[in-house]
Amino acid sequence: MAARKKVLVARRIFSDIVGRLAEHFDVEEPLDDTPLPQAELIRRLQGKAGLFATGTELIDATLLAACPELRAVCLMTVGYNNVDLAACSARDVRVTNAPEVLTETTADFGFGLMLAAARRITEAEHYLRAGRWGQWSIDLLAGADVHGATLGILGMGRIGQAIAKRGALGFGMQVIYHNRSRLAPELETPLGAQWVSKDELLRGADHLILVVPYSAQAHHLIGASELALMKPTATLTNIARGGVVDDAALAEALAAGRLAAAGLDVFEGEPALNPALLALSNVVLTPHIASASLPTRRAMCNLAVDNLIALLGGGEPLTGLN
Ligand code: 8YV
Repeated sequence: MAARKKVLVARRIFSDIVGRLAEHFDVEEPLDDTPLPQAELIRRLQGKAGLFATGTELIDATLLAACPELRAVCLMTVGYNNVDLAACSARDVRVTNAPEVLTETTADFGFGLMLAAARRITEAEHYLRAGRWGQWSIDLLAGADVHGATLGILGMGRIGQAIAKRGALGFGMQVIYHNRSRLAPELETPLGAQWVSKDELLRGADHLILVVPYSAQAHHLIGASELALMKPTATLTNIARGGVVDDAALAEALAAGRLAAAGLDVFEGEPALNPALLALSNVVLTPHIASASLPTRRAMCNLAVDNLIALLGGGEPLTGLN
């Protein structure tokens, strides 16, 4: 009998899902949630044919050169900006991600973060918990309306479309979006979604949500000059990736009242945060949890496992990237 292939699981995941992998492979998994330093990741990958990866392991040419037996990198995330796809293809390493399974859950969260920012929900809770609620007043924690407002979406992939659906059909919002390519009319029409230029999007949105994948071109897509185009009453929600927004410029705009509020699930250099953001009351901050419902996190893991089983068994993956 041929020796079983070896797989490394980069981060702690659900034990029963590791059990699924262990039916097929010799599996090594970490004992706790501490991310593996790069040298340790490379050390543990020696002799491994497969890697179960998340959004935090850096899979670059140096790692690939040091791990010649690696054949499959299967991500449980939809974003894959931590993987050098060209370098993987050059070394015949197959890569998969986890689209679709997290779309609705992530859209729910993005919409919720936008609502929380617009209606000042977390700010109101902090106010109350701090014992500051002495009396009612006419504009106490009064925010912006979401229903009937203009929803701007930057990046109109699956998650962007799922957010548009919530806004248009659930909240009667006008949807404007910017994306490299325009949606087909059969997708645009039911949502009344209108493609606009990036500047028109920034100027027109009452609530702007960012759902673009991160790449070098997307770095600081929203910086000081973009923020200056937005309405001072608008909100900005980022569930894409840290680095798409210049966090320092955003903190400045929020502090100066040039933007009403923001909802941020992702940050430049996370899990570290720009301290200027922490000092503001008009920003809702969450620790990169947009896809974190239990059923969805399980579905993401299961898809990565299905891809490893398919690829290392000599078959085609379900959601291949190269
Ligand atoms: C992950 C995500 O939870 O799928 C993605 O691209 O951003 C999230 O769903 C995150 O990347 C974990 O590392």
